[in-house]
Amino acid sequence: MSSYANHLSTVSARFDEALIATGYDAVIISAGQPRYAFQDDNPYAFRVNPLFKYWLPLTHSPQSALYYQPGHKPLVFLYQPRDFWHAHVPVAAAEWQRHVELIVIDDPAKIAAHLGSKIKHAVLLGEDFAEPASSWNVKQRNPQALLDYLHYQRAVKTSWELENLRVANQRATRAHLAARDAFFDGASELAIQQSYLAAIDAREIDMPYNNIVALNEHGAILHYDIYQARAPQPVRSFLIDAGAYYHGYCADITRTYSSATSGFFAELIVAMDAKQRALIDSIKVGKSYADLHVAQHWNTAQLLHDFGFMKGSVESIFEQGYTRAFFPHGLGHLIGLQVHDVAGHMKNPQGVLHERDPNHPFLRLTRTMEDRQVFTIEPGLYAIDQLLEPYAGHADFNWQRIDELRPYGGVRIEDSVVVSATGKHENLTRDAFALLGVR
Ligand SMILES: [Mn+2]
Repeated sequence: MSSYANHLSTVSARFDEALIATGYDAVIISAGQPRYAFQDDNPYAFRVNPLFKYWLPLTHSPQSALYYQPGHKPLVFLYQPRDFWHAHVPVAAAEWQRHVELIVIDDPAKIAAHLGSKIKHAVLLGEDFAEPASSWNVKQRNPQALLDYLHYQRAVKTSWELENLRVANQRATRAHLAARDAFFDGASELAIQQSYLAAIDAREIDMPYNNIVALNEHGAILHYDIYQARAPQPVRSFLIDAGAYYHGYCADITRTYSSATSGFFAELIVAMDAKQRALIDSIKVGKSYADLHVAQHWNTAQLLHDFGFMKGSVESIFEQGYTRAFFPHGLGHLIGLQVHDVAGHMKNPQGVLHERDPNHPFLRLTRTMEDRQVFTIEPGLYAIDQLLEPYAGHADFNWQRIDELRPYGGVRIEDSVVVSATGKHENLTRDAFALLGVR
């Protein structure tokens, strides 16, 4: 059996289990509809329903739908309108078409017409703000219990999903190297972003999230995506957090570079890189991801101590909670069909959540690590004015050293990792960089 066929049988089995557990008979999953700007006839970039692309590598077919009833082949209604205004993203002959019953429609109303009385027994999964989904007379719309069940299962990836994530990382790393080269050539943020996209023949709507392309102090703005058209003088540092899609699966990669090959900032990048790799080595099935996040706060305390940003012992830096001013975000998140994949706090498919530590409000992942989970590991350390202000003048802080860090923004290093029960975890990102000759 091909890996896609295997994937489809896993997805079907997961839906079978989830439907039985929640007491539903069948699902109709709408691909989604274009959304329009207020008082305007121009649509925003289309984003397909993740539960639709879970079944099919089909990301540009709005108003299509999939109907699934356990024990039957999925029915796929592929919307291909006759329309002299727009071109349609062609749907190439592909393996998925052999595993489903494919019905090409030129009018979305044909979905309900074809399903007839079946639609009354189906649950809708998807948006329904517009026709045809808004008038479907379904049993229920997006019931939380079913969504919880399906979302929980998605954390563990099939082999086909891992293949797609590998390719997504290979695409993104290729673009990352082009961006890195543009940085060392002195390009502006905007020019770096353009070289990133050009390297993989992409445009911005093809990105899973807004790339963060940050020179100098912009690196301290966690979701910086302004892209200045002129390069600052001098250029000291470059933080890039940028991804790519493949078959609807996401890459999410961060690298930080220093203009100078020596000096404390170059050393900080090397030190963070070592901590990040050590964290990945400490991943273990059965352990909580939240513990890894706390381990990175110890690492942060160590780095703050070693680089002289803070006074006092590593223990006291950690115990006082100072690390949260320098590393305010979570260590990482699940990744797959969505960059921040769903169900990061779920304890079980019934929707029970892990208890959250109020000290770490932005941590997106608190699950117990399992074989074939895929998540990011993205420690960072920044000089963020807003978070340091409450400590202004405090004697435990070495303000002179912190002021030296500010013009560099900060450092973050992010890889995606596949957990393995054997303990040999696959680093999707480093493996992809290695294929390009980068260690
Ligand atoms: Mn990330």
